[in-house]
Amino acid sequence: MATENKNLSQYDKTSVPDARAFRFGIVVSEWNDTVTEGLFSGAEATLLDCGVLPENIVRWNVPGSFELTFGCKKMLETQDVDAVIAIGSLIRGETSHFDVVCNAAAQGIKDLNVKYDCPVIFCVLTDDTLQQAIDRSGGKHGNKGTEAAIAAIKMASLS
Ligand code: DLZ
Repeated sequence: MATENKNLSQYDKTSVPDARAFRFGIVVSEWNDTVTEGLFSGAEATLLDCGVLPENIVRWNVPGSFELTFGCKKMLETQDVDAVIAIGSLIRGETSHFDVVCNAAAQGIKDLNVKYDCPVIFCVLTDDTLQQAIDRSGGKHGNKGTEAAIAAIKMASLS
């Protein structure tokens, strides 16, 4: 799972399915917005680079990662999307709150994938420090948003 020695921004466009006909939802948590805006930029740029039309990218914001499940659920129910990307950044504090919200976000998004016939991609960073998050949202370890966009295209093309 470690990305310490891997740059997350590298992808081979020839191995990515044609994305021109797809429509994507992106739900962005406002907590640690330096990080989540970096992830969003990486995801959006990658979708556009792979041929997705700007009008086929729908962005919604939610207050925190805990709210990603509901935001994605509403996106699935009201927008005609082929895949949704859930973007968040959780940074460990001094209490167990971090673990509670991490588990809730992961479980909630997993449940959406089971319930709905549309993939929801987990682009939630769970880091010990802000620097680790910055390094993975457009920093020295690349951008996990890019990886999420490629996953979204690949999953959309399954249906
Ligand atoms: C409360 C809280 C804390 C302490 N830390 C984070 C965090 O690091 N990342 C994040 O996305 N959200 C955090 N939140 C907010 C919760 O996700 C949620 O928005 C609130 O508990 C309200 O339901």
